Amino acid sequence: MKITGAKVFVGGPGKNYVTLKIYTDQGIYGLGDATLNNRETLPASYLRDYIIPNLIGKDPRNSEDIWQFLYRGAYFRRGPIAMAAFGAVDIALWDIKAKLANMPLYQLFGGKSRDSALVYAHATGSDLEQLIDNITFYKDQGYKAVRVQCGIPDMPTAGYGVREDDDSKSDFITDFSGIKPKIEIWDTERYMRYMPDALARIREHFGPELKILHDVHHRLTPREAAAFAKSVEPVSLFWLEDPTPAEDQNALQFLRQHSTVPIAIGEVFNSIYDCQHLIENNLIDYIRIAVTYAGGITHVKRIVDLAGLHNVRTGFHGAPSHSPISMAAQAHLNAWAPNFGIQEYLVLGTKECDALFPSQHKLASGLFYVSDDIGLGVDFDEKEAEKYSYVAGSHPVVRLEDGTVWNY
Ligand code: KDG
Ligand code: MG
Repeated sequence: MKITGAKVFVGGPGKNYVTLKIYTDQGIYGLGDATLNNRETLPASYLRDYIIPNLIGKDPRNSEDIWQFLYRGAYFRRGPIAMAAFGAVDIALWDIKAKLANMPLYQLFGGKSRDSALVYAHATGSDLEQLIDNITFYKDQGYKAVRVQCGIPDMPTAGYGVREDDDSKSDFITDFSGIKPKIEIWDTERYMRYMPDALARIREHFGPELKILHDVHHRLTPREAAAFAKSVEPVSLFWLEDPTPAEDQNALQFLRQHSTVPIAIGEVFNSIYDCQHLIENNLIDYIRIAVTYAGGITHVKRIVDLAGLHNVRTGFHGAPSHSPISMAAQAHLNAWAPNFGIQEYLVLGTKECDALFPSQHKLASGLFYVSDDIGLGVDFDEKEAEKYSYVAGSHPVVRLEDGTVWNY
């Protein structure tokens, strides 16, 4: 069996999805996702210029050897651009492998460990009242877990995942349009003064059953993060996400010594080596890696197994920037993983998105049901894809009030 060609498509409804399609001499094709939010043209060109010419003629069943060839062969290892490109190839090869086996992908990992996977949505409000309304909106749809982000009184801009318009009834989608980043202004003191009380009021309003998650979006220093985690302990959060930027991983020891709040980190990681210290030293409870830019299924499965050794559970990243292809790959891993925790699920469930990526995967009452169709169980409509092209975008940049650049 041989790979005969591959094509990269960039574009989609409201997002620049980077979709890879690998063709074989047996008529079977595989689909991969290399969407690197707001840097989408880079993995696309890595794929077109360096990877695809090297794939032609290779046996697609040898996904491990192809992964090693790409990773070790690049010489300069890791990094989100390369790992997103390798990941797309890897997802597509697993899709081909499962199609050849005539099985849904999760069967190749060891079958299903659960009937459905717990997911969480994003609730946001420019103030607490609006946030409580938005949480109610998700609870009424059967969601058992919600990430809650609240505007802070007198904070110059909302930021860190709070919508700036007042359409609180739809999922959080930050406006990344335009190549020049929007500037957000952050004030740690106002946040630390307001948010613990807001979280306590949310807990009081919704009672003990609702799983409440909160994302600090890398904004605190280790000491501030430890103080914040201590102060929100009575709320019984499901997790506190990205309390500090994870470059300084030892800093989390300080937080751990002061609080038992479950910690989730890793949505910006792209390699097992980014996770190793945090997992092996029990500094986190959930690993937030994504198959999209962490080398695909082959690499992420290794991370899941390492995490399992240390009681760390999965909480894969699932912001709307991931296409339904990598979300399907994660759904198959979620169906299998013995140490599954939760899945963030914010794919644009619009008519246009479903037309571009038809599938039978289902979300109902806050649970994700993986489809039993063979392979990834997602297709890609090339005709639909002709409607879309690349639109430039950029993540916001954060500054403190005195102008100092801070972490987005
Ligand atoms: O590209 C950045 C987004 O994916 C990120 O801001 C979303 O923090 C995020 C989350 O938890 O989904
Ligand atoms: Mg996050």
